[in-house]
Amino acid sequence: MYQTARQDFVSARIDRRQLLKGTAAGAVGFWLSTYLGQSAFGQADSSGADLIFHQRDPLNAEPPLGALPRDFITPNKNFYIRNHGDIPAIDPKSFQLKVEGLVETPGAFSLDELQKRFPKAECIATMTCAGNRRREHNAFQQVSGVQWDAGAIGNAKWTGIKLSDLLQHCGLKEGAAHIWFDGMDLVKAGAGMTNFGGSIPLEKAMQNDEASPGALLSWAMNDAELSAEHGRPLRGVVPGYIGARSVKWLNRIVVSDRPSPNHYVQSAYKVVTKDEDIFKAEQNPIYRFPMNIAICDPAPQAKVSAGMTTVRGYALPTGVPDAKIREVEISTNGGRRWTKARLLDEHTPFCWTRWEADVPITERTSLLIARAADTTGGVTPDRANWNLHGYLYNGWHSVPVSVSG
Ligand SMILES: Nc1nc2c(c(=O)[nH]1)N[C@H]1C(S)=C(S)[C@@H](COP(=O)(O)O)O[C@H]1N2
Ligand SMILES: [Mo]
Repeated sequence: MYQTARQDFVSARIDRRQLLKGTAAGAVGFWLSTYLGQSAFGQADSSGADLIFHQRDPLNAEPPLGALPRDFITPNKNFYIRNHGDIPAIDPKSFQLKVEGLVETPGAFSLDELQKRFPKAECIATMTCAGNRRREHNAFQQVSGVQWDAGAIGNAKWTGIKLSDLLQHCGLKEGAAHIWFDGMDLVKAGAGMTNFGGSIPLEKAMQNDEASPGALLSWAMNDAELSAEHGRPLRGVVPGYIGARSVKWLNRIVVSDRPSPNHYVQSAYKVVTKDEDIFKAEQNPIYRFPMNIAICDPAPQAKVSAGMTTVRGYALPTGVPDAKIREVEISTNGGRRWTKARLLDEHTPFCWTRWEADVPITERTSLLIARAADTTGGVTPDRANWNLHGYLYNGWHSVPVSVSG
């Protein structure tokens, strides 16, 4: 059965390729016009989509940093996109989510069935890529991968159903310990192709608090149907975990006694300093995100006047339910003196907080530096540990500025 779904999907991809050869109009016009119309690597101007494209194939884009502190909930047009392969063409009419493995009643659900059978759930949660701020790792040693600035993050309201409701409905068998998610996109990994997949521990999956469920199966983002690039028709959303665990184009859930064997669980998304099996085997997959910080405004190299200047940005608490941002501090003199920032957003579990600070700029200021701490003992270190794939950069964030008299 799984095999058949795969074959359907492969032919759907070919159809899309053929369409692409012809004209930009038609079935694929939506995302073509939204994204490919923009310059591939540059920043879109005021008339365009508000994203900076790192890659077009696969699509990887982040908003200009200055856009992020404008809103607590990031508008969809400013929400980063992180894809490992082509966006799969999916027929919403034949789409089904399969549930297999250690369950009493395996099942397959159309989107309509999911929506009718289970209570609707909503939650606000920040999604962030483990590679957010990757390029800052290069200061120690060059890392490969999409060279993200601090914009691979966004905060959205997600609508769907709780994963715990679906699992309860299917009934867990003894031994159940991990929930696997399989996406429908195929990605080159090593010598072959694999689908993108993720995995979360059962305890996380079964959290069912109203405001902060362990995981949602989501079809809408900020009250709009998911767009193709964000996972239409269905994606996982795992508040507090790195974005890679929120699998898009989700069509299979497996309940298992162990983490998923998928490449993106067993090999990628681990903090290692060497690409060797012994290093990978010793490391657990990354699940929760660590806290993070970024100055979004002023932009790097901006001209600022001596005197008081307002600095804005975001701070992300550690990805556990009770973590809140405790303080954010800014230095304009290389870390000798720190000014406390104001936190602008009321705490919402698993969400960033925007902040702003009025700081003194002198002729000698060349760098703005930000750091933060949360209520669970999390801090942003002055520098993050370097690792081969450039994950989890969360050191103090600094932005060079030039001061005009
Ligand atoms: N199927 C699938 N799911 C995926 C990915 C992917 O490439 N394929 N990328 C993951 C990663 S690494 C991140 S950070 C988030 C990004 O979600 P977004 O593109 O909606 O911002 O999706 C995750 N889910
Ligand atoms: Mo990611």
